[in-house]
Amino acid sequence: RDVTAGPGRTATLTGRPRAALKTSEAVPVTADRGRSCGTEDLLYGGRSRTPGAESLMYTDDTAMARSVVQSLLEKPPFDEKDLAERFTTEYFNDPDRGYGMGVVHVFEKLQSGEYHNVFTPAKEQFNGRGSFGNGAAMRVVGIPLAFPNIQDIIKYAKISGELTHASSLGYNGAILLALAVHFALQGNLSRESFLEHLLSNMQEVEADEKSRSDALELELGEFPYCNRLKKIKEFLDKENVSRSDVVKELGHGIAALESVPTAIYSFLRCMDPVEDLPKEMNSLQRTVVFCISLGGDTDTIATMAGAIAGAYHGEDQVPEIWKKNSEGYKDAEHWGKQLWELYSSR
Ligand code: 8NA
Ligand code: MG
Ligand code: MG
Ligand code: MG
Repeated sequence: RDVTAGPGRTATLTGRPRAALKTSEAVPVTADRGRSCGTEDLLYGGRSRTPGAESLMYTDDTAMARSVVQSLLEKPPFDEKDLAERFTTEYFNDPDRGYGMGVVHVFEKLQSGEYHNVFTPAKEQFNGRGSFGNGAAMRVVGIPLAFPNIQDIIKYAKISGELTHASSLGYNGAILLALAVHFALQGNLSRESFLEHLLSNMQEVEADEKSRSDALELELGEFPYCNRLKKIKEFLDKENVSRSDVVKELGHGIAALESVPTAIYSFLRCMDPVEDLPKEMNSLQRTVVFCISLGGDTDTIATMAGAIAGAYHGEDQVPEIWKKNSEGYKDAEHWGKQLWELYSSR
């Protein structure tokens, strides 16, 4: 659980200390409320569960993803003020879903009514550097499900991210995850061309002035997301990369750079059976379980990889027992259909 970082400590896990992101607060990565899930839960829907027992609760990731989806459906094509209001209302109605320690200040400022520009609170985070957490990426899935066009996806993933994550390391993570869902949705891509599509798009995204200067300031070198995509390719070309190497090289932390590439890798790796996971699991189950088995920011990495895997493998791979035991599943089904109508009409 060494993603928990105290002031000045290196929070994550690249194995390259100069390139690691330092977080400023302690973030207990497993402190979400509700019961944690083991592999058995994920296979059978809950250890010693009794009929009628409460469902497994979703965390901040899903709470915010739901706000994005509702806003996309009710205020098309995209309304940043509406989205900011939904995030804030949702947070104050139900604050105990395990939100990041920083993002709460954004909600408080938005709530105060003192900010006319909804992007200003995010810009003030972390002494004006903005958050590089994975919170923009973890909630972005609705955007590639609502827009078929890559330029729209990049534009809206960025704007939706900037409401809370002004560092390009934060919103570029959202762009990358949105693109991964988009290409997964097209189906039938080889792993290689899937990665090539991501790489060529991220090369453009990371070439802009702010992306370059943010990466430089954080001592991450040039094109940090592109470099991780290359690492993913290297890992997929090898057999049996250990979980500890995945964590060391790609990360399992709360920074977007240390979790979005991990989610993408997990999706691609879990297309094939994973040696130590039960054979009866399908690809989507494997993806979610594999991510959780990496430790660290489990809910968010599994959420992001699950979004990609869901887009690729489809609803048929979601086990009935997961549907029955997941809070909010009915909404997800219903809104998924509405998003598909929107996507098809555009
Ligand atoms: P965020 O914007 O608060 O960022 C998360 C954390 O990253 C911050 O609290 C800081 O510690 C650190 N951080 C981000 N940017 C900087 C920066 N520029 N300089 C120094 N430190 C920085 O939250 P988020 O919306 O990005 O969410 C990220 C993760 O936190 C998600 O996994 C989410 O689920 C949540 N989380 C919460 C808990 C919990 O128990 N409260 C546990 C794990 C994860
Ligand atoms: Mg969470
Ligand atoms: Mg959490
Ligand atoms: Mg999390």
